[in-house]
Amino acid sequence: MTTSPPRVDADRASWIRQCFLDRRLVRVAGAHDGLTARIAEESGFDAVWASSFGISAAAGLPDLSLLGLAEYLAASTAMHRAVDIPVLADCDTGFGGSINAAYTMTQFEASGVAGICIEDKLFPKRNSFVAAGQQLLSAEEFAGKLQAASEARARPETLLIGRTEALICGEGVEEALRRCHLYVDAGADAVLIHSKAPGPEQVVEFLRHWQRRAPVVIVPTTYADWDSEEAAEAGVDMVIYANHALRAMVTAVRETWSTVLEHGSSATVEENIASVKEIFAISQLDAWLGKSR
Ligand code: SPV
Ligand code: MG
Repeated sequence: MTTSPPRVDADRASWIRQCFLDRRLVRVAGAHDGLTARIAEESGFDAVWASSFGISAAAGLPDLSLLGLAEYLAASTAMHRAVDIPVLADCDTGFGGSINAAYTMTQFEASGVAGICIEDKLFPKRNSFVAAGQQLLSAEEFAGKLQAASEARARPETLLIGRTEALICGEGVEEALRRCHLYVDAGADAVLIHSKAPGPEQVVEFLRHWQRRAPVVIVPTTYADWDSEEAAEAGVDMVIYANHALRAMVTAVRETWSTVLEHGSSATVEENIASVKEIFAISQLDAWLGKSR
């Protein structure tokens, strides 16, 4: 297989599938718009995670199911069009019941993204790091949503990731395993086991019992020092760095603006920020100017 992902929509999804078969860890960067997706690609990531947390924050909103399908679709489509690497759309709870999950699949797949991820929380969901109010949907009901989404696929390559929030909601590894087995039975191609524990122990235990039944995706935000190679050896197939670009951006912009106000001019920040020319390059100015006739 080639080491870099292809451009054609179906091939982008197939490329991830091939990585799973080859046991090549897929490294994914969270993004919230075309620019952050392109920076992820340029940095060497294998794929982009169109993050609900990022897309909401970029709108000045918390990640509480406030935005709807059309807004997430527009954001992930912009990301998909901006890059050649696969985009995985974070579709929250699938925007309703099983019919909505099926519709979600049709709309996101038609946009060209490589796959979607839906999670087993009650709608309206809260971001996994919100301390209170985390509620799970029954596993059986969520399996129905996955089945509906799976059957709605027009292309067999399109990825469907079933995400369990069992650990986030205070359940144990046993319940997470029970749920993930049901989700794969229902048509999920991979499972995302989310945890907000300070270490990877629960995820490691999950992996030990899971025995590589299907590819496993993790989001190691709170257990950031778990080395990705070690994770891959333990049975992880995909690692998503979901929110680091967003957080880096907030820190950088804050520092820049406070320096400008403090110094009364932007002279002192100039050498620490991207030049206008760099922005022209990232946004492919020359290619577009070349279309002038
Ligand atoms: C996101 O990036 O929106 C996610 C991951 O779903 S998390 O914020 O950890 O829930
Ligand atoms: Mg999300």
